[in-house]
Amino acid sequence: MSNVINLNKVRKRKAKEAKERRADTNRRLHGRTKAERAVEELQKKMQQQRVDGAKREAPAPLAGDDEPTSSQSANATEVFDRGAEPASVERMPVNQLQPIQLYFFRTPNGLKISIALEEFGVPYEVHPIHIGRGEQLTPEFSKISPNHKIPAIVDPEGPGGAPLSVFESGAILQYLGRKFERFYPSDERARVEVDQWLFWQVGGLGPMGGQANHFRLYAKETIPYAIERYTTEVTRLLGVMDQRLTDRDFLAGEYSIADMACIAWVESQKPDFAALPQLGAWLARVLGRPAVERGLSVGKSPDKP
Ligand SMILES: N[C@@H](CCC(=O)N[C@@H](CS)C(=O)NCC(=O)O)C(=O)O
Repeated sequence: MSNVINLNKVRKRKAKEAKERRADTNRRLHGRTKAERAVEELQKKMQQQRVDGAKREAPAPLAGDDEPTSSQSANATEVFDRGAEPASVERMPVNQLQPIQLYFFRTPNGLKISIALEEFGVPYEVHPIHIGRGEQLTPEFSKISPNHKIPAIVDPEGPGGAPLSVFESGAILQYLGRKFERFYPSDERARVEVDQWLFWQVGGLGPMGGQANHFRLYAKETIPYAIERYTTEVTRLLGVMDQRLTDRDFLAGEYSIADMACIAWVESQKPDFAALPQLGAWLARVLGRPAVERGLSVGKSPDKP
């Protein structure tokens, strides 16, 4: 056992040394490391978005967990002007003839699934559920999502060829990963890696980020204790993610459903990337994926990009 531990220690030390050597070479060649350049790019991109955003009306804001009825949701009334429409982009061939039905609102939880459906390249149709207007509370919707929250999907081609509905974003991501056999490895060790970070997002970053957003941006009264509590916890969680990304490009090594779950949540927290360079490099990496870009644009009004 101690031999294994020692071997792991040696491997870790060697990986760290190799990383430091790469960083030195990059600094010599480019004046900064790959991660520093990625963060710089990202900051430039975000700065540009802020400038562009200031020139036009802001896009529909991203709500957090349990953020259904605030005035912020009212800003998003127009996000569904495009109506329910299948995403019409070039896709990799997948074994899915009838579109998956996505019950969606433009929040970080909803965007996890639009990103995933774009990544899997499956046909899908978006059904807007306006949580600010209480559309999630109807008896009809509770048949699909008994917890009265988005996102939810109905797969008309579920197991045995019969329709299947799934609620809870983590369960949806795992279902899609199993069905389309991508972004969710079947090897048990690799799968456990993905599961850990997926559950970390669903049970930690999501709810804590949602509460932080709520108390910072939408609460009717300013409660410093709550702001401090949730902001501190989100900052800690983002630090954990940054640390995890020190020696790998994605949360579970390969890009997976765990990364997809985190994208809109990390964005919504507007982290200080100077203090979290690995996280900044990761965000730049995932935002560079065309499917992520398409997934993030679902629910945006065409005249408010
Ligand atoms: N744990 C759930 C959280 C879903 C969730 O909180 N959805 C919010 C939008 S981000 C919602 O539908 N809120 C409506 C409500 O609370 O009434 C998941 O991961 O799917």
